[in-house]
Amino acid sequence: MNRAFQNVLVTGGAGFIGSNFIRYLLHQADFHGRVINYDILTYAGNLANLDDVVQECGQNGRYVFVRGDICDRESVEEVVRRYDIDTVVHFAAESHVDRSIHDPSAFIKTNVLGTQVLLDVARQAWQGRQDVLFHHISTDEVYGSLGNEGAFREDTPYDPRSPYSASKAAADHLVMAYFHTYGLPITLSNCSNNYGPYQFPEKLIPLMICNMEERKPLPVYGDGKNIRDWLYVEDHNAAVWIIMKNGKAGEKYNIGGETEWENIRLVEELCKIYAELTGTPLGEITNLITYVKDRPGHDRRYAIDCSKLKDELGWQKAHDFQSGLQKTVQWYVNNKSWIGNVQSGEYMKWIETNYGQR
Ligand code: NAD
Ligand code: TDX
Repeated sequence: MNRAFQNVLVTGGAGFIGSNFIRYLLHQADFHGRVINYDILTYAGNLANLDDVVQECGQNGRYVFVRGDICDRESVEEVVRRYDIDTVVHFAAESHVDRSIHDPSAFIKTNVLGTQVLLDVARQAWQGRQDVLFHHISTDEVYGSLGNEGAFREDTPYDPRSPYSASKAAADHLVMAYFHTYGLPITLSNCSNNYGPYQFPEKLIPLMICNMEERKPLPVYGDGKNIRDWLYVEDHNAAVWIIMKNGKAGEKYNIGGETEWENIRLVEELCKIYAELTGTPLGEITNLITYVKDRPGHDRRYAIDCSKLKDELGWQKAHDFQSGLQKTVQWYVNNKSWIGNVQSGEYMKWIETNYGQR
């Protein structure tokens, strides 16, 4: 059965990955539909992330923005009915682990209850149709923490350890439950750490670049030897589009960069790239590196086995880490007004209290 992809509801489309996804999808020659971006615009959602899309497509042509909360059932029903939605790509979430440690409640509400509302509205609107799709965006963090060896596979048992990953795991289970119980056509992807333009400067890579710009300390948690697997955001989004087109309903797919780096090595690499790009003496930047107290329950290592996605659906990443990092540093250096615009609010005060001055 061919999927329709005429009216695609992207939740969380004003955030980091969602805005890059909308840009990516509208540029695909094999996508002819319309994108409805449904986002409540939390601190992490910024419509400036889509200025170029609006310029290219206009508002209310192939691209439409609707401000709304995924937890608000009436509002979700209205948007699904009004725009005759046949596809949901569900990015909307509270996404930052440190915030979930500070206050888990918003994570349970948005990530768990919000996902259930979307699933339920889709199920009722679609009434057993099979040319529709609910694609759920999830994370490798649901699988827990690895030792020195091994990688997460799709059949690795879930073992979430932060309020964030617990809320994402609960959402994943609900998505699977709607497939098994109601036959809702779903696909699900679990991706490793993304990086690239428009990422809110609370996550490791953009935070480090922004602090370099301001010559503020570069806070490294614990011993700096925690390992993450990194993927350029466009490679993630290319994988999502391939899964939407060719993934089997009811299946989950891991997405990863096969690029494992210790945090401290990554920070040192960012210092090098930044110093070279801006013509700053390297020592002036590396001197900013500051070890701070560790994140509670800090997962030690993530690694992804994405052979299912590569072997079954033919996905390959297009960006190597070095060129991706260079592009990313350059983007932040070139977009200081975007940084100033998004970098305000209470959260920064909280993080300074908990992790020291940045
Ligand atoms: P983000 O925090 O940058 O953006 C989240 C977006 O969701 C924001 O635009 C926000 O306004 C919106 N949103 C939040 N609550 C909402 C609500 N109740 N109703 C409507 N919109 C709401 O997040 P991101 O980094 O782009 O992550 C997107 C998705 O990808 C999340 O589901 C996240 O769990 C997942 N993911 C992220 C990464 C990563 O490295 N960033 C890796 C794997 C998976
Ligand atoms: O200031 C910092 N110093 C530091 O050492 C920050 C913000 C992070 N870190 C460490 C913690 C992690 O080991 O860097 C690593 C990466 O941290 P984050 O950027 O906060 O990402 P992480 O916790 O790994 O989670 C991310 O990847 C998976 C996203 O935030 C999630 O949304 C996604 O699901």
